[in-house]
Amino acid sequence: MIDNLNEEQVAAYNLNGFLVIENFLTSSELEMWQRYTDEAVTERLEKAGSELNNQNDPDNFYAQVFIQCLKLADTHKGMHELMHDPRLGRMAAQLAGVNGIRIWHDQALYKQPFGNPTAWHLDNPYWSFTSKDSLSIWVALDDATMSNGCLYYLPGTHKNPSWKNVSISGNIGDLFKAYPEWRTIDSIACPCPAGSAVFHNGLTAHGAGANMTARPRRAMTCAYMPDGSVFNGTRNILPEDYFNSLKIGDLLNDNTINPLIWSK
Ligand SMILES: O=C(O)CCC(=O)C(=O)O
Ligand SMILES: [Fe+2]
Repeated sequence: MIDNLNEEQVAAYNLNGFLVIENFLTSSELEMWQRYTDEAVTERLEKAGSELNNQNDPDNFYAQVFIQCLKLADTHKGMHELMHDPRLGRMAAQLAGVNGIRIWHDQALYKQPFGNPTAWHLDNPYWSFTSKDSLSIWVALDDATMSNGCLYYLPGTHKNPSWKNVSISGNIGDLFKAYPEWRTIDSIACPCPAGSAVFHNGLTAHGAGANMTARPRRAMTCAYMPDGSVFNGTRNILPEDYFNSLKIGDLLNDNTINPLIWSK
């Protein structure tokens, strides 16, 4: 794993709101990520089936954007080890410029053959804390190409946060109704070989193309919360009991739900 970031990479992340690290994983690490993710997704699909968050109506547009499996580290031992790797936390902390990193949630995103595009959206407005320093890692488990749904970014959009958002399950361009000033920004496509990582700020506008191929485009991702973040009233992935126990402004520091994977 490439776990050293240089100053240019950190500067590019700060400027653009995203950073591609090609060939982040070695080939044996990639094999492990592919195997654990496939196992964890298969187990989840067997258990949850149509109960899986976005698969209750398989003909719905969003159901065909991707198969979305959240918090696989909670149900698969190997995935737990991969996601709790302190090197990931250290890199995320270095990019975000913070002293500690907690997992918000991990998430496998499998864009199936001929899957729909992922609509432009921001991530942080979905989550239960509000931070200009939240971020995610997105690891390509297959080559991500212009043909099968690689990521696209609107560079610099993380810089003027307003936390307005639209539903990710709507039209691909609905975000521009909330941010008309972004309509003229040229998007940047991020094709990358399997085993590459893409980091993005939780406020950088992003989406992905359709999968026009007969093979899946698999990705394993993890969203990160800076240590010290506080509850903003949104439920998102929080368990019901825990959610009901929180008041706005409470520290989100439960190490089972949001493990601290690295701190200075
Ligand atoms: O993989 C995709 O299609 C979208 C990924 C995404 O939105 C994310 O990782 O935040
Ligand atoms: Fe996203």
